Amino acid sequence: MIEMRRLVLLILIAALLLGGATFLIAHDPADLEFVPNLDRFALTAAYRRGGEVERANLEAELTPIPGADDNAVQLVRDIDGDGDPDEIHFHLEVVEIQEEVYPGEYVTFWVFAPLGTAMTSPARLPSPTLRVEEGDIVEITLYNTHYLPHTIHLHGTSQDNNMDGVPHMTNEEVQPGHAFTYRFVAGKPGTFWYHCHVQDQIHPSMGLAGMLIIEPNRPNNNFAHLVPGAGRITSMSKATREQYQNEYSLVYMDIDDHLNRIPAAYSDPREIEKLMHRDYDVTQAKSNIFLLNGRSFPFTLRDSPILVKPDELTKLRVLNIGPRSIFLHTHGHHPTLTDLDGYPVPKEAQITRDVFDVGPGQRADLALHTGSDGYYAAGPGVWLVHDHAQPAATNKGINPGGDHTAIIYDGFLGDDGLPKDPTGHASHEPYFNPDYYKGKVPVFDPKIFGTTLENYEKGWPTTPPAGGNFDYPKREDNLAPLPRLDLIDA
Ligand SMILES: [Cu+2]
Repeated sequence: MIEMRRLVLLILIAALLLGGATFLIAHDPADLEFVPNLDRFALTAAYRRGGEVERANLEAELTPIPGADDNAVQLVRDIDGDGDPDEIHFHLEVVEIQEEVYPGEYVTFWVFAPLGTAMTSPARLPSPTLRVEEGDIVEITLYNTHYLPHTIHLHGTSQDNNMDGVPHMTNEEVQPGHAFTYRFVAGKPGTFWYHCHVQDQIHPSMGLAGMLIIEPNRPNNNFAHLVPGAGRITSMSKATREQYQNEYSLVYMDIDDHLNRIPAAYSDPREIEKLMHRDYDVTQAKSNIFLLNGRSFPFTLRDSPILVKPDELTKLRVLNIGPRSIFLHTHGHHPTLTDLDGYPVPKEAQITRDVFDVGPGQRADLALHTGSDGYYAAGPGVWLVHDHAQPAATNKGINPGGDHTAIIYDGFLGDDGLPKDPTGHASHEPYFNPDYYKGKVPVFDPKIFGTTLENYEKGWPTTPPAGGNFDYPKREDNLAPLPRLDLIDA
């Protein structure tokens, strides 16, 4: 009789295990049975104990992401009973999106996105910033809802070899329609990142990459675990708040949009696969669009301003996803390098500079001092922040563009969400005109030549230049615009 019971029990366990295996290879996220979220009432004690900031952070942690499935981020357990969750499950899918990166320029990307609902997706570029606490048990389930295989590689963190996400070394590719869960225990705190490692000369550059932050462990350390895209981190962790007043994730990525045009211009996945991985040659590529947090100037000013007050310390977490080094220059300010690739720089080696070079894949954490001490900071105003490599100052060769943003002091932001110029001279209006980036608007006011806009191009001599015609790198103007998703009637 006892043997019989044992047999029944074994059959039951086997059935449960098989059920679990189905979970891993399920196609449709809607079919999945989610484990319940951490009982939210367990956190009310922390809410009652906390001050205004703690309460705001707890709300940020518990607020669902607009457009995402309620279970896209699961706070599973508070293992050590210290008032914050220590087991976090992220549920990400792969979404093809089209972004207007600067006025008139629509570019196709692939991104990891929080699991959407049946009708909506919070997908955007870059892939979301993921935040966990030191010691957390972290699971990231990748639902491959895309037409090509992908993986997730956790860059810079410590995980088991079979969780490294490299298809030809340790992991199978996650095939279209399948899912895989990457598990790791968050090790030392720092700024890391994650990206697809399938065809890694192509896929991260298509947008399959985002920042991963491991926060130092503190009791009641509540914060938003997933920040869509990147930019201002409003729910700062306890340890960051001990030292800093503001925090930003700055994700730099430059692209050659000839690559991004392929999935937008063709419709058969076989053709797209062949053109992107066999015809397109990354060794011949040259970047022509320069992105900060998924946008180029002037949208960067609107979407990724660095907002400060005098005599503050702001933490800038810089990640470079692109194929070449960036040379980040902060006008009027000399930040200090505190961490490289997620590891602290020893105090005596923490250099203070005005141009920081950050290579492909690297992270640099900077401490930005504000104020008027004339050493770290030259006073309030609107101070340009940009990659000092000249091409990065443009949108396909037209300046101003690229990853330009600004340190904007309190009182210098206009009602339109753009920085004010105290002299009243500057206006960003011309740069919100798509014609400007098509090269159809004169750089300077034709008045300086004693002419008008109408007569600007009339009456030039048509004789060849002295010494005869010559060649130089020219703007590409023979490409027709791609079909715009926002204009297609679904
Ligand atoms: Cu991929």
